[in-house]
Amino acid sequence: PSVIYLKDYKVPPFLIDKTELTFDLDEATTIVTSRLHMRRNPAFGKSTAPLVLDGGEDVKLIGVAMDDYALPPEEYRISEDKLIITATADEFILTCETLIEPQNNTRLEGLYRSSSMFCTQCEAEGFRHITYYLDRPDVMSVFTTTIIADEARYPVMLSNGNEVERGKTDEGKTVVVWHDPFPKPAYLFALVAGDLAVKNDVFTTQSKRDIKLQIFTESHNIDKVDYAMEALKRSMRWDEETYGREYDLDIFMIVAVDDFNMGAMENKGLNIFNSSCLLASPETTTDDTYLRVEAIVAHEYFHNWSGNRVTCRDWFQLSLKEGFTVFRDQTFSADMHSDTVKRVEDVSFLKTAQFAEDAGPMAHPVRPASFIEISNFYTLTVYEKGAEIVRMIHTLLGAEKFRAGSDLYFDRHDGQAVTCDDFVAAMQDASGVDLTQFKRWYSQAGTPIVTVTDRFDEATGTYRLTMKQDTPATPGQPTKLPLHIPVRVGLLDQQGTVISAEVNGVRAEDHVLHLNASEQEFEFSGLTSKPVPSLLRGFSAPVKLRYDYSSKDLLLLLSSDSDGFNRWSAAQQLAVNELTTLINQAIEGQTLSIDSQLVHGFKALLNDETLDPAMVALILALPSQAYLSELANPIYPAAIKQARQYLKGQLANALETDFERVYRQHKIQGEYQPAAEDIAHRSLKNIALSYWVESGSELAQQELVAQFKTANNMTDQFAALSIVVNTQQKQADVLLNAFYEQWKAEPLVVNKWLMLSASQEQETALETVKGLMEHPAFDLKNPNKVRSVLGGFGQSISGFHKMDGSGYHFLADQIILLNKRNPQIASRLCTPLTRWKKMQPELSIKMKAELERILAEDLSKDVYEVISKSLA
Ligand code: B3K
Ligand code: ZN
Repeated sequence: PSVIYLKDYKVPPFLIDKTELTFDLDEATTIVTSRLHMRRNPAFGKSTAPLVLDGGEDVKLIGVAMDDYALPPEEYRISEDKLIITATADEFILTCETLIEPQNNTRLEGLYRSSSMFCTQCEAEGFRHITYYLDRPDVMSVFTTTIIADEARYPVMLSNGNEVERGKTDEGKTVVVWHDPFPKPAYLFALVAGDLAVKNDVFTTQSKRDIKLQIFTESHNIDKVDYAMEALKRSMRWDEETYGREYDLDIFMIVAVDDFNMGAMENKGLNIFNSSCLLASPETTTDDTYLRVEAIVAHEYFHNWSGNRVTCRDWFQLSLKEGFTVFRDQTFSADMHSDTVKRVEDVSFLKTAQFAEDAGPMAHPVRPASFIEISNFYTLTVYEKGAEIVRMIHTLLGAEKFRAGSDLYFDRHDGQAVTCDDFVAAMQDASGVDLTQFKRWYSQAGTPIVTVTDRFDEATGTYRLTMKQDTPATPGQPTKLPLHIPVRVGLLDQQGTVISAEVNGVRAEDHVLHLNASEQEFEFSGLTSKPVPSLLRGFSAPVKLRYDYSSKDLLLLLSSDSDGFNRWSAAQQLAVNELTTLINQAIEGQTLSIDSQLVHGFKALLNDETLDPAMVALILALPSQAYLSELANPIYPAAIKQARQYLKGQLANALETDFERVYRQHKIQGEYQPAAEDIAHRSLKNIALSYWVESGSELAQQELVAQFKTANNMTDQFAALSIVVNTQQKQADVLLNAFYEQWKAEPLVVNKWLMLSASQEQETALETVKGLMEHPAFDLKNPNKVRSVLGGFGQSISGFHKMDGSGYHFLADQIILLNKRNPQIASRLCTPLTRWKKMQPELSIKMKAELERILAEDLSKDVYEVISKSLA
């Protein structure tokens, strides 16, 4: 497979002003006719270059004509997946007829079938699986789409824009025509047809235009879209208020489909969602999923400006739309709920998963320089680290100038396909802040390490922080340059009072320091005693911070810092320190034992009623297995598991009565509401219950079973079931079965059941997972089910990390099985194996052997890229 480089970018030789598509829909064979109004691109310069259109091996060409002259076979050729036409005029209409087989499309890219409907997924390069086209985001065209289908089976036929015509063919089929006035790249094209139910609503924009809102699902799911509809309206309002962005078309539609490779897709005016990211009801949906639905609805809606009106010049610029849109959805969720809780969740995720990616063989810059398969670059780096870059710009500019920058960006580039440089230029031009060095964040991979030391000069009352930055080498980037890192810092005195100090003549309680050299000193004056620094407040930059905090300092920050994020961060560091000691004891085969400091810290936390219960719950959750693995080198999975269990057990025993009290205090009476306050109480109550059960209390056990049986919402029921399963209670099997029987008609609940069942810690975990793949509820064609079972299995240390390597062998078998059927899903399943170099030696060689076994197969580009880079 060939490598594509950013440095080779050239403007397209041809443009497509108008795209007219006709779909004669049929499950087995659909005929697509395209009429493309094309001309040579003046920006390309004078040229006689042939016309090269992108296609796929699954597209069969029936005929091609230029200005209604049917081209004979000698006037075009098909080479691999390209259609090449040598002689072309400067302006012409190209007509192309192709045949595709939606029913046999298991890749879920292009046009495919999902349960009883037709749907599409075209980002990044799916459109070429529908017809031959200039399938690149800098070719923007006005689309008119005609859909012909049997009305009895497909009464709903949708595409982008507005419905402009409806009629019948001579054979009695229905014809519907859609027109989208906004020029767009092909990746934003969408088509849906099916027997769907609809929920209607209206949103009145700030300029008083009424927008018709519609959510479509299969009829049995239409009662689960109210929450998404409300979330959509909140998003529309928020984008007007926060970014001054109003919706542009007269209609906005969302469709839920069951088989989908990702979460959702922002097609112009017609978003398509994985049903797991749209449907919600109290009985079937947990709090986490409610929040996820809201965030994804918002994310896709926000793309209408950050992505659709202003799109990407090429796929290397993916973070232009994704990093910015993630930043927008994160801020939206923070505004809807709690700022600090949202920040803690986002940062935990980044530090766990993106840091791991940045330290592995697939590490790449936020704007990659090359790729083999672009689908492999829809990554945590492009999305989450990309959002951190935008957040840092926000920090450097301040809210007002940032808004001026985003206004200028949307204004300057409306209707264009642009680059990350254009985004930064707009921010810079509108604010006057120099972002030249800052731009290195886009091109340099790896997580910077910022090491801080300090000293206090009693005589002058001066406190000095010395900061060093260092970014470890990543594949293809052996040396790194210093970045411009905003480090937000505050100071506390030894009693925990926040103090203000002067930096460069400015006195404040909070300073943003600009670290832009490899080593730099910052001076705080006007102090009377040595302070405790609160560093990197709000996680002001995506770096690893090293400062030698004593436990006493951390306890002080935990109890007193004015920055809520850093209070959590201090608690996490305390727990990490404790767990690191325990992990080392476990590796050495020693008896585990803890220091009582953490117990005291947690006791204080459980007794402080001024704290946000959601924050207490986040702290009690303890650093995850995955985060501890990211920190470790090498990783001893069993030792990490043992250490976490031991610590949890010790805390549970020491604080049993506190956990019982907190559990009872935070029980909520009444109707379920997915509102921040209630979610906070439920999360604290449920984690308290898990500790209380861990203490071995009989009473806790009874409460647990009662909660499972009587809960009026899925959050509480599933929390109870998870506790039963995770504490390896004897009832695990019984309750798992009861749960399945109760919910077998609800596929999204069944997916949660599959995941939990597959994640069990037991000697027979591998047999369990094999059994699940034979279960009637399982379906290899459905990505959600594959993710549930194999994702769940990846969490089972006793199953996946079995010392004989059979867990890895099993996963490799599934990757090979899915490699050609659904390359995107297969490629994502490789992630755990890519971490082989960091595993303990006995496991590392077993992982490597599986990677080599996969590489010997005839691989899709997707899987090939990940496996070959992992072994390089
Ligand atoms: N833009 C889509 C991602 C599509 C990925 C296809 N491989 C979803 C999103 O980020 O909004
Ligand atoms: Zn997105």
